[in-house]
Amino acid sequence: MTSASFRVQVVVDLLKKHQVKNIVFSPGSRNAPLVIGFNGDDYFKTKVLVDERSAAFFALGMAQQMEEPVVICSTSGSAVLNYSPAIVEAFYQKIPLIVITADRPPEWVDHGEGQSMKQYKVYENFIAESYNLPMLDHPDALWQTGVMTNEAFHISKLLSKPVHLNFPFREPLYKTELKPSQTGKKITHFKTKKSVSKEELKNLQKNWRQHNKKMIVCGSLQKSSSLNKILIEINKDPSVCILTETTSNLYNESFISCVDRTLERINNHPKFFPEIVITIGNSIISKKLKSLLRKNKPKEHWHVEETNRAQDIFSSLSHFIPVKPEDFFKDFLDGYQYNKDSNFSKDWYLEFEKSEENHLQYLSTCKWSDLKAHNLIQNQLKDKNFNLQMGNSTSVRYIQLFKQQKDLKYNSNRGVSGIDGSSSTAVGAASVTDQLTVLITGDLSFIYDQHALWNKEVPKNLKIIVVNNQGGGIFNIISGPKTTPYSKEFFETRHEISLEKIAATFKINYQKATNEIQAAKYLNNIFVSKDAEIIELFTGNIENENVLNDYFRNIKKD
Ligand SMILES: Cc1ncc(C[n+]2csc(CCOP(=O)(O)OP(=O)(O)O)c2C)c(N)n1
Repeated sequence: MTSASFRVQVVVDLLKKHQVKNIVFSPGSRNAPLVIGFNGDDYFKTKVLVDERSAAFFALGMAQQMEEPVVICSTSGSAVLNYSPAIVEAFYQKIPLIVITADRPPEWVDHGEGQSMKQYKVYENFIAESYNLPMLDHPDALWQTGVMTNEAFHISKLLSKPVHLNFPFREPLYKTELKPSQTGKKITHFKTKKSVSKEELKNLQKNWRQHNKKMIVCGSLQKSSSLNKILIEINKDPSVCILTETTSNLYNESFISCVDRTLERINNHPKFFPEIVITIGNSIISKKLKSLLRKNKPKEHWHVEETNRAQDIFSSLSHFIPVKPEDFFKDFLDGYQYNKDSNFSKDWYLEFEKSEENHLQYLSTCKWSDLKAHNLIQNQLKDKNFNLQMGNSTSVRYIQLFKQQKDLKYNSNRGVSGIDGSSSTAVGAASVTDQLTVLITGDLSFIYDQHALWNKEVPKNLKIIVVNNQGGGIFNIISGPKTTPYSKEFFETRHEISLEKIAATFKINYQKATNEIQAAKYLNNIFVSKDAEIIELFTGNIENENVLNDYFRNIKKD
């Protein structure tokens, strides 16, 4: 028996005791003891995906849906670095991942040994904690392995963050003993509930009451019916306007769910500027909102989030309340007084309603384009309880122009907004739910992350919709790229890559629509199909930016 056996047994035993079930491996020799160890116990659900970048995003999608830690496990060397994009995303999106990287014995690192490099703390800037597990066979080393595994689990679970266990192994690698002669001692770590004191709460309530124009801005959050209910109550206060991006997963008819198009009408009119803002949730998508509030700073800005460091997204932060929003607002509602003299909420809502009217009117005659394609997609999603995965770039932004749909669950990799893992995340998300999972993405993003489909079991509940404008359409929309001579080649990067061939390579059903009638028909088909499907909505050369500019001009009309 090798010393690796004992240490692997401790880790396997403890992760089982903490009910961590899902392990996503990528192949290699150095992690063979872990492959043998985890697969030797039927409790674990294991899977192998070759491309570590994609495997890590796949695990991220699983963890995002289950709200539980998922393990990724790789061999040593550059494999470890290929996990990085998903780890950064997990760090900022707050997704629990347990990253186990096999390593060479420490004395062989930096001596020309194959697949060896400095691995300890390799993710240092974007990991909640890094551990170098010991190489020894001594009982103290096994005890230390256990302590580190317990701690890694707790940090990942309680902070909802990625953690890194670097695990060195000496050869032989394939002789791991499965019989558990070693177990680990489970340490139970209690979750505490934070709250502000009664006195502080009273001061905050008093402070809040003094303002006539209050705003709550909701960034990305997991669906929470309790938070939703509380915010509906607070929104009964006529002085409170609640802005929800789709990623907040908060829904009510009285919330302003289309921020960009409402702001287009508001157009810097001071009557709409809030005096006080509360932010909850992660990253805010709307650039218009960020620039409005950075320019016209509220007198106060409170950020409510159970974390150590507040985001100061509008560079106006005055209060940081490190409490879970549900818990904070529940206490805040106690003895809440409405400000009946304010019209703030109504003023905003009227503009939102008017923007909705203009939006519907414009789309009824809108020509075939990215905007129209998104319109058709949203029509098909009405009254569905699907899980939506929104690709970055224009996909997630177009979707914000459509009223939030109550029963959809909205996810997007907005932690660092990469285009490198949306498809893999969607495949991982689909693999742990029976819900239909719909990925809406751009062509470059889809081509980039095509290894998402390099998977023996692409889930049948996965439906991928690619809006193909043959390049990075975003670079035609944002101001800047087009003012250079490099726009088409260096920003938009136009291409003629066949999505059909990608679909064929991975043997996934595929259809292509090049006009509105085909698109409506095929979209309808994919939701009834019992297989994984890719549908390409080809908009090609159409000047999508002109359509979008025209749309916004129409939104402004009275
Ligand atoms: C990993 C990564 N590389 C580069 C970027 C910069 N980037 C942002 S959007 C974009 C183009 C995306 O094109 P596509 O997926 O076709 O979407 P569209 O803009 O057409 O909606 C690029 C390259 C990024 N966000 N992430």
